[in-house]
Amino acid sequence: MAQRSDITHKYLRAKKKFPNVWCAGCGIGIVMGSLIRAIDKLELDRDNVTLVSGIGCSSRLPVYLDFNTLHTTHGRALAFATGVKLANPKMHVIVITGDGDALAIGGNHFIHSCRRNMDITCILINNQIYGMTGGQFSPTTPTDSHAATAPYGNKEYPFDIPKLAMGAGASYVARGTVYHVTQLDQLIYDGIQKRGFSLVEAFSNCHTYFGRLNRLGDSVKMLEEMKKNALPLKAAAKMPPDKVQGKLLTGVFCDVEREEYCDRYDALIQSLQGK
Ligand SMILES: Cc1ncc(C[n+]2csc(CCOP(=O)(O)OP(=O)(O)O)c2C)c(N)n1
Ligand code: SF4
Repeated sequence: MAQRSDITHKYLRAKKKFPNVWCAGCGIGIVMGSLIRAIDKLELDRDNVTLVSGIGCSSRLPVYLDFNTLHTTHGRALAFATGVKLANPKMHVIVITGDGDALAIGGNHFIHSCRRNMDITCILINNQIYGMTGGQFSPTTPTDSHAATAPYGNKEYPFDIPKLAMGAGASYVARGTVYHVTQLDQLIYDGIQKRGFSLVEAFSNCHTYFGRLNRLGDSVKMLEEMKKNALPLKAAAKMPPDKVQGKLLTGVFCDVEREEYCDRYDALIQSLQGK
């Protein structure tokens, strides 16, 4: 059986696109490893996989992988992905996006993609800040945390990504972290298999900006904090609310059956053609 690193190298555009742009210790590379292992385990033909991203450190991820890849404009990955899926419903369409890309400039595409329930997997890498552009606060920056644009602390409330996705109608919603890699592999694997819109939040570290501006230490320290603060949903269900408060809940938040958009669209065409 192939070793984990062999699997990873099988899919990298190693000669064309490396070295990568990420800071040493950034969690985005860990998400990339999880995605590769999930696709490899599913034995998907790489020509039948399209990775779509917007702009940001997170959105650089598809550049390094040897699939069909679309590196699009800021916030618009889900709109491009919708077009790819409609044109070729057999394609496995996977969106890689960041908290700024998906929830600020791309917030409308995000909620409407959840609502529409097209068979797209969205991996949202949440590092709680705009990394690529120098540490501005994003829709997931915690209240009172510091950012380049919030030197006295952020006065906004953050989105809870799973709640937002569930409220908007996604079929599968999960959250993992870059510390809990085996779980993240599984959540992405399940998300890709799900027929309908699936959202996997991958909680990650931007030690360069979020960590530095909030004195959270280096990437190792931030991963240790993730380890301490994460709480599986199943364990949380048995605990008193005051012990759950402030924890990062992980696991599968929802997994429901709803008819998928392309199937409904196809059925409409068939009926209009009298078939
Ligand atoms: C239309 C437009 N507005 C703004 C930008 C600048 N910009 C590039 S990436 C980015 C934020 C990315 O943040 P996030 O999605 O959280 O990704 P990260 O870099 O943290 O992974 C911004 C504002 C842009 N490229 N295009
Ligand atoms: S700036 Fe932050 S998100 Fe971007 S590569 Fe560096 S650590 Fe990662």
